[in-house]
Amino acid sequence: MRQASIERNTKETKIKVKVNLDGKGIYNVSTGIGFFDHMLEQLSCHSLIDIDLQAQGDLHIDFHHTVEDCAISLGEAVKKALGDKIGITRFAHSYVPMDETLTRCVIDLSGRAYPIFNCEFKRDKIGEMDCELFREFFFAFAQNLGCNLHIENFYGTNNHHIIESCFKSLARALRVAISIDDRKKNAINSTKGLL
Ligand SMILES: [Mn+2]
Repeated sequence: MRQASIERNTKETKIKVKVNLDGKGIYNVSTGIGFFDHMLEQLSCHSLIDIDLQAQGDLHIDFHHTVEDCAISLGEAVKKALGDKIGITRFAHSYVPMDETLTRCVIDLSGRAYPIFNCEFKRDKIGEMDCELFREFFFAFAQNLGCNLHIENFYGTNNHHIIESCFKSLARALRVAISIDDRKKNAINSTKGLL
């Protein structure tokens, strides 16, 4: 089973995360930020990665440290669970609509970090969560997982739909990218021989 645990303790946050890449999308997420929990639950549900994430952060300051450190821990956990990446499909994309909104996510689990997040919000916050933190999340996740992660929102008016479609499209792309390609299950999916 491709599983990993990460524990990350700083003066700003204390985070424990467990992932099972070959899971069923079972989650147990508690960050203290309601809307962020909702997004991480989407990520688990639609990637089929089981995610157990418990975070205690300095929310009395703001949500920045907690969101960024959860992203770092989650990226590290997925990277660790992928191990040598033998057999993975590696590339994937997904388009996810949510009523009036459409978002695309394209991913390459190349080992190289390159995040692109083309998405605008017309509100400062959704629930209690600052919209500027979504970019921080995707950047830190991509940097710590080591992947090309290009997320682009094409259109949409409802800000809840816009960001939820980003997390769902990441989830759907990740589900394929981490999956084992039966035709190449004993090989690294690269001419370089390393991912
Ligand atoms: Mn929702």
